[in-house]
Amino acid sequence: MPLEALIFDVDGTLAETEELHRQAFNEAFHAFGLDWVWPRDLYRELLGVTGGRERILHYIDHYAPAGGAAARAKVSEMHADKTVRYVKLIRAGDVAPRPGVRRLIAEAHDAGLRLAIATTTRPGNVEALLGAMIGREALSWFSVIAAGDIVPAKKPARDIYDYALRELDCAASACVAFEDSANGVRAARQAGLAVVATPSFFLSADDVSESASVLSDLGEPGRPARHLAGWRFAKGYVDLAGLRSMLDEANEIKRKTSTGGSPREDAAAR
Ligand code: XBP
Ligand code: MG
Repeated sequence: MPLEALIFDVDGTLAETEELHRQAFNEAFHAFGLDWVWPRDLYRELLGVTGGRERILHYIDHYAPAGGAAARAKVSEMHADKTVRYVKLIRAGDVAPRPGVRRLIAEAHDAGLRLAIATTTRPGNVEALLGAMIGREALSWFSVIAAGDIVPAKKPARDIYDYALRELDCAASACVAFEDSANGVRAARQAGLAVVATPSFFLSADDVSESASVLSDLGEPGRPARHLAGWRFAKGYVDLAGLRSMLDEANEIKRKTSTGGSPREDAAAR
């Protein structure tokens, strides 16, 4: 099945944004009169819970911080405040895309492939990041932005990928997903997608072994990515030719083993 679309996770995959999320959470806690601080080590642990609102609730439930009971009632307000702060940090800061991201997105757009986003973060955060990172026009390159509460269950549930595939009207076997975390890879794999994983700073120890290829980043001509597991890209960086070959192999393995595909995808692959 020919490659039709690329589906990108956002945080950690397009850019190393989690440090700015962490900063925004801490600023919001302070603004709400709480003495909570999420240091990096704790934040790494908390990232196991996807979704900022869910992460705060998990923190209240499992770490019983002072003021937790009262804060629970204000969690939506506090998370909205965190979102405003995060967008400000993104717009003010110098957030750079991870190596190869801008190049691959441009190559896919120029080749007429469809582009989609599948993320747990808020839609406004995605728009701010794409705008700051690639430019406002890049937003129109994405035909589907699947984000936040648009589905009831966040990653590692497959829902956000199922939603993106439905909106794209694509079979999973015609798409490749890009992820940085175990939760993200699990979600994409459950939806039947082949995945390229580029583990991010906070999640470098995550198990992403279900991915078709694991790399340090997407690489650039003259600045090859470090190969960590699975499919090797001949040029040392991820490009459409390499992705097509990787997808062919992933679909062939799936056909032989007949596992891992959704009924819709299996039907489309026949
Ligand atoms: C990463 C996340 C997000 C952000 C916070 O999402 O887990 O929850 O840390 O974002 P992904 P919000 O890698 O799927 O993009 O506070 O907006 O939920
Ligand atoms: Mg991510």
